Amino acid sequence: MEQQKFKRTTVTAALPYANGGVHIGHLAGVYVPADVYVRYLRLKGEDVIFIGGSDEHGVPITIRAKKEGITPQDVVDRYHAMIKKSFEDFGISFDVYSRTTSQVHSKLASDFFRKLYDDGKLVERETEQYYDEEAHQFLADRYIMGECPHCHNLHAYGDQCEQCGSDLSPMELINPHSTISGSKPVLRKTKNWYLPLNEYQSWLKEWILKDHQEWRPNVYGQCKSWLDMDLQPRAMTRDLDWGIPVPVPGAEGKVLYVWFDAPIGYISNTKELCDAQPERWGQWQQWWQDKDTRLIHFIGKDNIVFHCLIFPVMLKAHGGYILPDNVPANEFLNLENDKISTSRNWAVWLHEYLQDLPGKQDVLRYVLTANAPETKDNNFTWRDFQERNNSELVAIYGNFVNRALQLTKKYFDGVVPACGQLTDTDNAAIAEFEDVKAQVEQYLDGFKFREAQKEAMNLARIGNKYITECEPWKVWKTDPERVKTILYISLQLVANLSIAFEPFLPFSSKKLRSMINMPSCEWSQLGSTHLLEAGHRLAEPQLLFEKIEDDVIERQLQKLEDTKKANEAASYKAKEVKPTIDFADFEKLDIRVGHVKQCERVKKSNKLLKFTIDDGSGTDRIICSGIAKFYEPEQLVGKDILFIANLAPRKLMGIESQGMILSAENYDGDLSLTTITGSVKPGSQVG
Ligand code: B3M
Ligand code: ZN
Repeated sequence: MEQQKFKRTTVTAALPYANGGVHIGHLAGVYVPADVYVRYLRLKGEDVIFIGGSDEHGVPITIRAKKEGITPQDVVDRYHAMIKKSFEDFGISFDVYSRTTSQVHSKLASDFFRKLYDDGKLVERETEQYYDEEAHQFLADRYIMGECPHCHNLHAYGDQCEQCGSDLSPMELINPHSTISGSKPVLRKTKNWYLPLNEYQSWLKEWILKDHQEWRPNVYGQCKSWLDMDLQPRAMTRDLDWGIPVPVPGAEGKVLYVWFDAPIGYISNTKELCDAQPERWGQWQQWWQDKDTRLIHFIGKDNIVFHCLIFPVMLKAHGGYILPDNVPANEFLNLENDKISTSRNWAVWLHEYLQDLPGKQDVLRYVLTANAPETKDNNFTWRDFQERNNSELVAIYGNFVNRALQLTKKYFDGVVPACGQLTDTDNAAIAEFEDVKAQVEQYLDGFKFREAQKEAMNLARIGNKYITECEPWKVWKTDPERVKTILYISLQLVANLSIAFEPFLPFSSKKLRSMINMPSCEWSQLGSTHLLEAGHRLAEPQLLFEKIEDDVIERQLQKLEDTKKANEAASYKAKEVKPTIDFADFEKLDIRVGHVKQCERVKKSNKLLKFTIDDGSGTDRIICSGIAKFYEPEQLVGKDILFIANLAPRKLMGIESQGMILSAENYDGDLSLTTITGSVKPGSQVG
């Protein structure tokens, strides 16, 4: 194993924006891997601190507040509480979960900026920005809308066109307008302070491209592609009224850029934690400034540039801080083959998951790690979720534990039996599971969580295979002494499982340990064959996992289906109106009321219905209409409908159709027959 070169580890997990809930994409990308890693280090007895918190500044929060007619503080109060609870519910074991609107943070971020400013590390620049003269404020990119220069969508934002996906700058918009007042913005000069990333480019190249080749290929690759281009100075202040005031003269009405203050939040939250716990008093600096501390950032791939380039440059420019040792960023998780999206509500929200599947935190943790998007985007499907629960957690892990505990209860009244002479089968099983510790460790140390969890599951496979091979239920009749050894070994394996899975499935491990009366455990015990001594009494066995039935999964799929429908409905735009016609043109159409006497399916056609209509003339009229997918013919008999009486007859599937029945086409293509509300005689004209 690698020589331990550090004394302690600071682990951070990206600070989620407090303007929405947490979904499975967040959990899979950042919080589960971070939590697994921290639990592993704690179990090894290492000195580790796990820092989280909400990111409460930035423009999207102000937009949300405006939309709802509340203050930005109201928005972040609501979501901070909700996010914090979700993390607690899923066992994300932060040592501190604070927020960037805290006093401690405001001061620390402000001081940080002030030091860079005083040391001449920032560049002051005057630029022209759009200003809303009615609202008396500069406009963030998101507050400006106009026509996209590429696809001519009239509703493009100042930073992006959602129709064609182009990144934009507000200056590119055609006919820009302010979304606050609707007025046309004017250009005004404004001063901001920039971090000259260009001055650090060669240092970054050396530090990342040369010294951190061990970083994940996706992280390293993204850094490299940035560093292959010329880095530009980046503004660290904004003309905005929500955020931390810029603490220098001449900066009234300006706040720190959210990506300047947010990563400093990791430091502030550490300070807040240390200030609050007497045993940690005066220690916050050691987690951020001591060379013997290792810093690890868990993030999603969209945050790589901020954590690998910008924040390190800030830390370097400041001078007093350590730099990240690794940034194990994940790719994205899709949901049922579609990109997770908050605005389209295409997500599994954690609070809803727990309402629908109470107590099943570990199942989600397990599935998200098994499908972790570590090297490429990955997909979550409810069928796979069910499959992994039923055929892995239940059928392998739960089944093995249950067999071992039930047999011990049956034959030895729940007391661990003494181990006798070992056979070759016993030795082979023991040798196999003694290896697991090194394997899991190697993967966890390399941030390969999927593989690590697979190895833990392998331990349960070994157990199942062992018990199946040994057949204690048969041996009992002829050789009860032998059964003692088999169950002794099986129970050691069970105890090992509770340790191996502790970082991944903390709720189940706890439950399992209560079943085997093993109050605590340490990582170093993994692989031991003497965890539960002969004579040790077990508690009553319970099922560790439960099968998930089809109806549960179908409900979740239905929920997503409903979301899709709602999105389609919301995205509906009426078709453009056809070119104008004269009244004379309109008068040419003879629209009439008809009474449906008969209606039947047209043979060999799944589209057509054949109507026999009373059109008032005394002779039945036959009309075919392509609405067979939407109605049962019997439903329509007796209805008064509208039809065009003077349309030239046409042959459809060999039937002469004398006119056209009017129906409305919904945006999704569904057809709906037009009918008459009052009582009108057949043949009456419509117009
Ligand atoms: N709030 C972006 C995000 O949630 C941002 C992360 C900040 S980490 C310092 O993806
Ligand atoms: Zn566009």
